[in-house]
Amino acid sequence: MTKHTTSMGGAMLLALALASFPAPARGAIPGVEGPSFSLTARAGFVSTPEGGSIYSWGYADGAGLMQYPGPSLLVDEGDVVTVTLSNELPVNVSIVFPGQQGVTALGGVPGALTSEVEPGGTPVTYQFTAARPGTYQYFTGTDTQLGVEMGLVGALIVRSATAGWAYGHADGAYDREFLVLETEMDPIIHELVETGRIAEVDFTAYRPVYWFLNGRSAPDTMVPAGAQWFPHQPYSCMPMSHPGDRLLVRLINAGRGLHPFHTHGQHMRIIAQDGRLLESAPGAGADLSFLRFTTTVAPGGTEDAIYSWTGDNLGWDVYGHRPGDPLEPGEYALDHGKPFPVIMPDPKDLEPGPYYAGSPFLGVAGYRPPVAGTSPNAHAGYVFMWHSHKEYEMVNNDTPPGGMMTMLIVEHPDVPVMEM
Ligand SMILES: [Cu+2]
Repeated sequence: MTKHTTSMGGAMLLALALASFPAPARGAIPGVEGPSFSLTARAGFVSTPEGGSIYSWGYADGAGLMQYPGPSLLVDEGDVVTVTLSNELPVNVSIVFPGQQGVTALGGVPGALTSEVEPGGTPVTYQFTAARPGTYQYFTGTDTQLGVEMGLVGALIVRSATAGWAYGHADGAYDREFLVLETEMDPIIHELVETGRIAEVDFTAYRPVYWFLNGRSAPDTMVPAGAQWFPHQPYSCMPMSHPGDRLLVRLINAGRGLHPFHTHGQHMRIIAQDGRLLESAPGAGADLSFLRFTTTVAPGGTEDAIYSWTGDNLGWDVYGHRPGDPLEPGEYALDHGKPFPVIMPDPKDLEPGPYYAGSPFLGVAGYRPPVAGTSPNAHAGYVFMWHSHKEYEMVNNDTPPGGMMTMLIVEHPDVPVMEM
């Protein structure tokens, strides 16, 4: 454990970070554009919010740094995808692509599941046709138990031929998309591997204490993508929305445990599993979709969910409108003009947190006393926690809060949504 980082409150540093990093296209998931990829398996260090640093393995984009998770591979439906893998690790590695058919492998040495690259050995080139749109993952097919724990995992996203649809049907239409890739780590295993004691690794004693969304633990999940102080963890996990937006949440369980993932504010509608639309017949749409308070993705699997927050059925107007005021875009019309049903306490009796704007209404910044060490909610957006409902996974090395947790921010329709 040679490298240490200082972690700071995410929200405090947003403005600083946003000033200096390129943002992906509007509402898109950051990653590497295909259809040809060159990946290298190499080692690096994963930073944890309490200041820790964990020796890990991962896939790098060509000559780039090892990434946790590996680069999100972005391809289009029908692409002939080519992935060439090189290996700088001390063990054989490979890649398997669950959900893809007809994968060929050229070069390397034969392995149990696919061709492998020996340490410093000749690369393997994998090829397949991305025949069906959807959310997939990729990971090492060589000693997968250890390799996945060490970080050899990533997302593969096959975009539909119809822009703005996740699948070939309007039921998968979305305005913005987000990746939520779940993993966990037991640092004892990583230390054994770092010090050349792989033979001592004992998975019967497996006890993860770090829990990640897109390779980061809270509150680092809320620091923008590409932040320089996370050289090996370039992806954030912070969904942003306007009222009424349809968010496509691409959920991947790239670890070995079960994580009941809960989105506050609104249930998710699960429209696809393992890259297949939940349809009763081809062309039927997502007629087998279902609503979930929490959703638990099987290890190795994926789910696609549509999440759309309007504040429906709250019974009061989230904007604080009077009955004659015009509707906002995406407003839940049945509650228009209905009064806020709570008598607000005296501000002197409140201890507002950093996300409270001083008012219960969307886009209205009310009174809040100055509080040292917190950041005001400048846009008066609504903030909803998304997290694993296993509370012991909302920790960083057993210290809460942290781990598998982030926040969704709903901004007023007049406020541009940040790209995170
Ligand atoms: Cu919850």
